[in-house]
Amino acid sequence: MIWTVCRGENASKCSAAPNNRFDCAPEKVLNKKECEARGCCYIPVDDSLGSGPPACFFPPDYPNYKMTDFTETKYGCTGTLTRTKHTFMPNDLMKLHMDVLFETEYRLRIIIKDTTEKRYEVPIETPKINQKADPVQYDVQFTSESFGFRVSRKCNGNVLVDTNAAPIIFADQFIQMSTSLPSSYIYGLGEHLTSINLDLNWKKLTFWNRDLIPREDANLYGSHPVYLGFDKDGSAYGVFLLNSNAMDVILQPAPALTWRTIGGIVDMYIFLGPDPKTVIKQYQEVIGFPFLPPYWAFGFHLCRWGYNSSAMTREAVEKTRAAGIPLEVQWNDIDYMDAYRDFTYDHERFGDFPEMVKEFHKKDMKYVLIMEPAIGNSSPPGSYPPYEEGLQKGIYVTNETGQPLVGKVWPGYTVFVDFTNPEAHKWWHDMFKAFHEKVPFDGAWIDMNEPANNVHGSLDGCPDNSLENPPYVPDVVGKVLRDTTICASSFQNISSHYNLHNMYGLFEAIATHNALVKIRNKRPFVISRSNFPTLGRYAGHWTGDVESTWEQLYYTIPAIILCNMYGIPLVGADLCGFVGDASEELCIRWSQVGAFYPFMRNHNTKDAKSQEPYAFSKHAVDAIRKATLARYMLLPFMYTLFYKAHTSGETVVRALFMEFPQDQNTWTVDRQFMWGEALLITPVVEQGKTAVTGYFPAGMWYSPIGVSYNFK
Ligand code: MIG
Repeated sequence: MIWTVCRGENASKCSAAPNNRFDCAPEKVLNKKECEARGCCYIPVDDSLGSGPPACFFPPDYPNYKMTDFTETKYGCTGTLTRTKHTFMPNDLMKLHMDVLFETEYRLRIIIKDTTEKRYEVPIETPKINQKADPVQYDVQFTSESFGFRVSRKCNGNVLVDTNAAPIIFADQFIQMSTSLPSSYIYGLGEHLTSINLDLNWKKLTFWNRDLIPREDANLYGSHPVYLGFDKDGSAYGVFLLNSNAMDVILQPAPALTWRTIGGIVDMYIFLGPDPKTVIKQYQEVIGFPFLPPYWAFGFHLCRWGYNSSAMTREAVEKTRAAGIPLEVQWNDIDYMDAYRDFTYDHERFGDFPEMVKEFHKKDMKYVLIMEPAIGNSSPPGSYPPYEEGLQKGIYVTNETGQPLVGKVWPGYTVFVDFTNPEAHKWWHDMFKAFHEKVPFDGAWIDMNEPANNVHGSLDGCPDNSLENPPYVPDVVGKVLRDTTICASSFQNISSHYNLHNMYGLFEAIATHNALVKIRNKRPFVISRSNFPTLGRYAGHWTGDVESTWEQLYYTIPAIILCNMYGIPLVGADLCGFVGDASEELCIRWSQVGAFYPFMRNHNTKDAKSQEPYAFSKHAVDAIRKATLARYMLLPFMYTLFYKAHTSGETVVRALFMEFPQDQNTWTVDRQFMWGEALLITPVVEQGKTAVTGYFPAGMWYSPIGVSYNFK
């Protein structure tokens, strides 16, 4: 008899439909016995792809936190969360403090953290409130026996976030929280190579900034733990988890989402919208509105890796001008440097470097050059003051022995600037200033700032400790945190690199932005590869080493739209692609799409065939000129959009769904995009096509007068 009852209980306890299962063995594969030993359900699913529903999953009665001491406060409410049974993750926090802040009518913030020892919190400034907003558009309900919270719209009860989907785990190096989603339409969680709306079919999105040729299912250069979604009535909402640790976000068809981060605290913002543009603005009110670039930033930029001398650089400028392409900004890659060291230039190949830049200025052009965060440390004593001054000031990332961590990048052996140290900002400024006095460049391109490293961790590897080998490693490319970067356990001024890694480029961008403002006393121009929330206040972004393929051309559209959503409107992909040779047809099409990127730069890798406009036939040059001039004609409009982005958190490039959210056909459109609310761009992104099919939401659409829009 008892036997029958037990079976009955087990069956219902483990009855979750496969799509509603939440993984109870995230850190390793368990067999039935091991899984059940941790109190979880085990039912394998026939899964040929190996990435579907988990076999080992949480039962509804898995021990969870219990909420007590629920109190209303001046800001909202607080509660204490306690658990009596440990989870399978080491160093569970048995007691937590929850703070619920009614920050504005449409913005709710929920913080869950330690009660005794202070844990790492993301060092960016967010708005502070002095009392709770009243009235508010949200309701928050808590379940206290098995803790969870549910956020819904006050007006219609629509649920936006509901963490009762699975138990909350909060261990020292593993925090997990799941929520059911009100619909399958969510957008964001970059930087990844995805379509505009995310695929919920058991996809894992990993955040750990990384130097990688963009490909699907891989962590890339930036981390934005934020998404926008539609609720069941088609109103928009947003969720931002302010956490900079390595993280996985798991999407499943339930539909549901699981946050899984390996450090920090839970600091979650929920935005009520109710339309997409308002959600984006509400998000940007937290992270800050984007900086306003100088007008020249919107012109056509030309670059390549391999302009190996000032003569070659000049030649590119002359040929571009002769082809009738309006060239606003010429760039140089690492080729200009002497032995690839920052703040130097090669006195043979670039002997007349200062004169070259001044010449460009006389032609009413601007000039941008690349800078690296890795500083060569092996020059003969006395020959490379930047390294020595930095060493003296103690501004490098250090290893367990307290010495600067040494890796290998372009200059050979290098140390890495710790931009979380205020002294590093002063030094960076001083170096920029001294170099700028010689070479009057107008903007900076900051590359390799994930940071990238050609050896894993350091020349000596990394120590064996809990930061290097956490109990759970997110699904990073290379499987270990140190892969092509510096040791997670290395030391920065304000915390471990483990905590700060995803913000490395952000801190460099802040230092660079401020240095340029001080030196030039004008609006700065900075483009950064690594990115994290708030980057847009200081810099723009380019989408890195994309391949010269049609598929990649398409992917740039969702990438650029999403970056605008992240508050980084100054964004573009390398026109004609970076890796590999671009065919003439691809380069024409890419230039036509690129004419509508907020940041328009043709850039190429070292060994690829030339792809400047002039490298192709007259037909190609004519087409590229036409597209570029169309852009120039529209620049006042774009400038206005940037002004609005800067002053009120709007986007410059946006998805159709942001303007027409009531038209569900727009929710997945990502081969077209808009400038502001009025200009719809429907480009060719496929080979061999001379016509396009596009979606035109209801309304009156005009062909732009005076713009050559029919690019054949
Ligand atoms: O290891 O500076 O993404 O735009 O041309 C490659 C050389 C380093 C990567 C950048 C790319 C740049 C290249 N850099």
